[in-house]
Amino acid sequence: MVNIDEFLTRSGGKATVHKNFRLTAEQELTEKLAIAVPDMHLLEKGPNDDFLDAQRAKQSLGERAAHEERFVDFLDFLTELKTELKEDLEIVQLGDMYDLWQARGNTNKIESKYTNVLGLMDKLQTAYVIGNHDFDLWNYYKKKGITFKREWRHYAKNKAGEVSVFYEHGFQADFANNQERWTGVIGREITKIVGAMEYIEPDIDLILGNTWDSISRTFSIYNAGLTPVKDPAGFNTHEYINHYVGVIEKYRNGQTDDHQQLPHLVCAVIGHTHQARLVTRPHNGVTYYLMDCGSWVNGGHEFGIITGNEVAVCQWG
Ligand SMILES: [Mn+2]
Repeated sequence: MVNIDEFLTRSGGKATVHKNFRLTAEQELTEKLAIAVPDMHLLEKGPNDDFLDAQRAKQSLGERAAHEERFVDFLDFLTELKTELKEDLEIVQLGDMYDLWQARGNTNKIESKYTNVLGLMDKLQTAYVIGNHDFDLWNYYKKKGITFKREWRHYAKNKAGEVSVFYEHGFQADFANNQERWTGVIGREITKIVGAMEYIEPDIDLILGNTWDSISRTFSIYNAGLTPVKDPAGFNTHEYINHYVGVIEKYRNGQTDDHQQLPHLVCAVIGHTHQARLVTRPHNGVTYYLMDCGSWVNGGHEFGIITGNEVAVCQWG
């Protein structure tokens, strides 16, 4: 297995540990080298395309394209690694790959502008998780009559075959922690969404089909100004880790609605807040881990890495 030091060396100095966000876990977490790619918010390359760094929107498209080139360079490196490691390398995109709440049209316009990026992501056999900004892909898939290809949560096993890590976007914590604050704005629809998120396929199609209208309406309100990216005072680190310790404990005890018991689960990997962090929390004799992998918008260039018992947030370039 490629460990973190080997990964950094192979990158030729392009990948470095972000801040001091690196640790060795008390148990084995993954059997593969796992790379988690956070929020990208791809748009149509207009002035509000956050992937191209909207804060520098006055610059020429050529100058702003440097950010895209950096990302493609990162994907090129992963593609090379994938050729060698094959199934021993796993890529997970953590949601908000598209920014459909700012998009002018459907996904086709975004896809036509980012054929290179999206083609490479597919070639890497990326596992895609759904975020609040690309949640509307559900409608898109439904209209095309094809299956919903994104996951709520993606799970990873360690060498012993035990599920010890899960990946999800992270808006789930946001909803759960801010229900009171948003009561009256969103009301009981939040409860439905949080409830629905405890389910895993195959039921998810049916659940989303029945509650799509309320979910869609809720997310419109949510994304109009209540997300932590626009309102950073609205959330804090403790809320997030406490939420995930709670979720993981439920899985460990088999108390989830999908009747899964995952007694070795200890680590949650998310994006969503655009603020990288790596938090450890001992609780009831177990050490829990939460990694927020940062973002690839407004100049962010971070990603998460887990290999064996090693965990880090890194940056590229
Ligand atoms: Mn998000």
